[in-house]
Amino acid sequence: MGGGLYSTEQKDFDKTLDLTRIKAYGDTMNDGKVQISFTLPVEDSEKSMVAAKILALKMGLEDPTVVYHASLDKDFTFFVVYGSLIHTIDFSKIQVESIDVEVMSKEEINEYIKDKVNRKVIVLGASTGSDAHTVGIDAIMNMKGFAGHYGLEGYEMIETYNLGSQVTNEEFVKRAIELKADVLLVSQTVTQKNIHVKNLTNLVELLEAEGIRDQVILICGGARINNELAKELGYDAGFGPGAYAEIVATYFIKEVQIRKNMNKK
Ligand code: B12
Repeated sequence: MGGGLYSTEQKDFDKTLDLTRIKAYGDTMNDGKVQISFTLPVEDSEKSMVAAKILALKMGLEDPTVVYHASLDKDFTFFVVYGSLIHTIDFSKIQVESIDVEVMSKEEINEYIKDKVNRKVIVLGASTGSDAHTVGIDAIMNMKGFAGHYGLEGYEMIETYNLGSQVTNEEFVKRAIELKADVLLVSQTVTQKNIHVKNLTNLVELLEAEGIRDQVILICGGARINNELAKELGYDAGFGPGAYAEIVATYFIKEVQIRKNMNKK
């Protein structure tokens, strides 16, 4: 991956940038300016505005200003606060397990499968457990796709089964076995009380109990999922916001091919 705006030009761009102590950027380097919003469970009043300011100070904002406040209900008030964040981050110390693939086009992906796998790749997807959010999994799988990126259903060499939402892990595993799925796509949106962690972990356990964990490429995704969390939970990969079908497919077709070759040996 390229280093972005500051990679090589950083010294010329701004001599005050220190990657070991980066701050939020508002208008000038190191000004730390941020805008935050939150709701307090109190009525909209002068007193609640002071409370919002104190809370912002405790969060590490210098000179906080309440720039917007609105009553949501009698006892709930929404606030927008500006301020300068005092905290810094050592960017040079951050290590991320990212998925590094040269993203292929839909046509290249179909050609790759024809050439290297010699059959259609079977992909099963769902939003599992109690999760009712379908937009994420549909973004990846549905024909119409997401943000101009067609979903996997539109790929001639990929056979897709999108089971929708609130699919139990038991049903999902059963269908995976019936279909002899190569790739399992699991979407999790709700993260309250770590429900996603419990549900995703349970799915891995079920797949292991059925003895098929190693036979599938197991991928999860959602607004608060990243590759690091996915790996920790026993998944092959995890995708968050900004994911679309080509990225996911480029990742899994290579894995399918690697495993196909391994099985030949
Ligand atoms: C639409 C929506 C709903 C709709 C869902 C309709 C539907 N058919 O999907 C309805 C009204 C049903 C709903 C219900 C609830 N919702 Co809701 N909902 C949303 C909302 C507004 C948008 C979510 C969305 O569609 N995003 C768009 C998609 C495209 O983004 P995405 O999911 O992140 O997907 C992308 C990536 O993450 C990734 N991806 C996603 N899945 C997968 C899977 C794989 C395999 C891969 C590779 C990639 C991938 O690719 C996608 C494209 O880039 C969000 C708030 C918000 N603005 O985000 C709240 C939100 C998600 N909902 C929330 C909540 C709390 C609920 C309820 C619990 C509310 C309640 N108390 O009843 C219920 C839950 C019901 C349940 N049992 O699940 C919270 C979740 C908080 C949390 N962290 O847990 C949110 C964040 C709202 C909030 N700010 O509080 N919701």
